[in-house]
Amino acid sequence: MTAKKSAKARKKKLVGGARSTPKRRRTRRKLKIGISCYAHFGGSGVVASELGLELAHRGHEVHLVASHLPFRLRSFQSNIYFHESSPAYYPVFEDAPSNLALAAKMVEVAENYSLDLMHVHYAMPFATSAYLARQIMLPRQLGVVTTLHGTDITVVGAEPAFFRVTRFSIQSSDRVTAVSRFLKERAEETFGITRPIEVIYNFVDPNIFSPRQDGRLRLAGPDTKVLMHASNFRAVKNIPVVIQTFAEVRKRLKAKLVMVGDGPEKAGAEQLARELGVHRDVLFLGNQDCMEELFPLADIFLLPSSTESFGLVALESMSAEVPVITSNAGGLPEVVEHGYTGFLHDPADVDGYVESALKLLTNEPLRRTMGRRGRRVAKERFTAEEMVQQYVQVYESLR
Ligand code: GMT
Repeated sequence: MTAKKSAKARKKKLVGGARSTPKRRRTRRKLKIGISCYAHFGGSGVVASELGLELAHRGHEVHLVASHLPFRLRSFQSNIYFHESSPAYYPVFEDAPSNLALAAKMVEVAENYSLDLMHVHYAMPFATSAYLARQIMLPRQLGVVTTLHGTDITVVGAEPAFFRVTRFSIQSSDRVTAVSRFLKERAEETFGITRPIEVIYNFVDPNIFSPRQDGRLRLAGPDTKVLMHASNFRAVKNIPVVIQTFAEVRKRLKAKLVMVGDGPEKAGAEQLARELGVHRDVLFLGNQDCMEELFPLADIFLLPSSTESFGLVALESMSAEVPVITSNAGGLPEVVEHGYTGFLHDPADVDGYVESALKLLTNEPLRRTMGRRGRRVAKERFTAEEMVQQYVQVYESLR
């Protein structure tokens, strides 16, 4: 048969097949999904909350089980339910057994609402509590999906005190996902995880994280450049490097540094800013709920982390058309492309960060071009549409 004929035959077969044996369309049952995460500030809680909202929007029933209402769940939406897990107090307890209370709450919610699965974000302790919940519920099946986010693998989970329980809980999950290729490989290397780990990147809503509008809100005068950093101020964020970079940039042009977030390194950062004589130009805003209002006020975003599995803030910044100057650590090169959407340097390379910052801050057309490319990449490669679909496929593979 010629190529032309065979193509014709294939077409006929397709059309004919559809007519002669009408296939019953498989209507997908909506899922009942439990989600557990940290409720306070942090990327894993953001991803879990945004995923919950997207799933609920698509008609799935979502039950959030957490110690508090996750902070990114700012608006009411149907199909989303919140169940607070808090341990009962008893004088004999040294510490309230919150992980057990979480497992008990997972069982209660799974039974009362006939959950199909629990999707836990961050291995410690959520995968362990979910494992316990699943065992308690046997012989009824409760699928457990664990998403690895970063420090659960690279820092805390690998601590000798937690290593074996982290490894066991990940291995015992029915499905495991990681937010970058880097994190998948790190989990396999560090913990010898043998079950498949699927990479599902984080996503951003470009309608929420959108570029600067001509509004009245400003953080500095029109002739002053704004550098921004946002994090939980942990050691891995290399906060002193942010301050040192800014101090060098400040020597060469009029600029302000906006520091968003809170954590153990904040007091040291305030001290360093004073020592370097730039404290009047550094705004420590503390934790803020509405990052989408802050990103567009920045000219560049700094994220010099020593380890970062993905860097959700980098993606949010890109979505807001703000170029990112970041480190080449972990999964960051999977998000930011050097010289195209931002610049990557070794984590402690202050000179490199300063050079890139000055390049962007003294060349507005370049800064704008890079910002626009960042938004385009965010819209094309990190969409909720694609990532939510991948998660739903993972859930459906449990059935
Ligand atoms: O330690 C943190 O930075 C917080 C942590 C979390 O679990 O909230 O963030 C991790 O998960 C985020 C969402 O997937 C990632 O974007 C961050 O890169 C990751 N942090 C690190 O790997 C340090």
